[in-house]
Amino acid sequence: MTRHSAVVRSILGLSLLLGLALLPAALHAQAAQPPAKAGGQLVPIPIQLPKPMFEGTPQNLSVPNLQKPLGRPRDPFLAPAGVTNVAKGKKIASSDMEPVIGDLEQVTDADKKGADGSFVELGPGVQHVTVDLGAPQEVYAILLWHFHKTPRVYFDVVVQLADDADFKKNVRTIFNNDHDNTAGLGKGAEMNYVETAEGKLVDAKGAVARYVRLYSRGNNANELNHYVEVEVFGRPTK
Ligand SMILES: [Ca+2]
Ligand SMILES: [Ca+2]
Repeated sequence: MTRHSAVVRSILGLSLLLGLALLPAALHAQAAQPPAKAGGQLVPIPIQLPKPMFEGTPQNLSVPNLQKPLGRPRDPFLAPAGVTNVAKGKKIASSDMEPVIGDLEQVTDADKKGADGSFVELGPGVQHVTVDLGAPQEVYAILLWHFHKTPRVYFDVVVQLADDADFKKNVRTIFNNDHDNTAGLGKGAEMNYVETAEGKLVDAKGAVARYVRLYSRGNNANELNHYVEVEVFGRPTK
């Protein structure tokens, strides 16, 4: 070995060691960052819940992979101050543009009551609704109610964000409980859950998107798909 290559080797060895030593610090620094680009104080998002139609959450539903009820109200969900429901009154597209009952506008009309007349009913099989937020938004949480008149479990619930209405550009799946890929959107690791007046909250982590799409494939009571309301808590991108 020449003197030169020995020097090169020791330099290489030293930089490798330095790199390894710095790696945990770098990872730690990344983990310590606040969520998204918050850059300010986090406050609870302004959720307004509808009146419950039944007490508690029944545990006798024969649905596999079912999430155990929390047994208390959900913890407040924190996001930057100024985050509101940017889906309110926004335009809805759907795989079923002629609902069996009701109108697509009911998905974002701010009526979250569980009674008849307050939900839209879509046909059987895999169906989706797509909310057009009108412009790109920083999305922190999606809150959705399929139905809460009686306790039900909706199957193959998948929530996606995208930059375009056709869901071809920058598609991100932020919730998926289709464990066996029945809906064809890929397998999901999330659990089935019972619908209640609290709705289902999906953490969107400040992702930027203009379109939000929600899939389902019927429920444990019938093959149809329903929506009482979909709320998207976000704020315009700067
Ligand atoms: Ca509604
Ligand atoms: Ca499935």
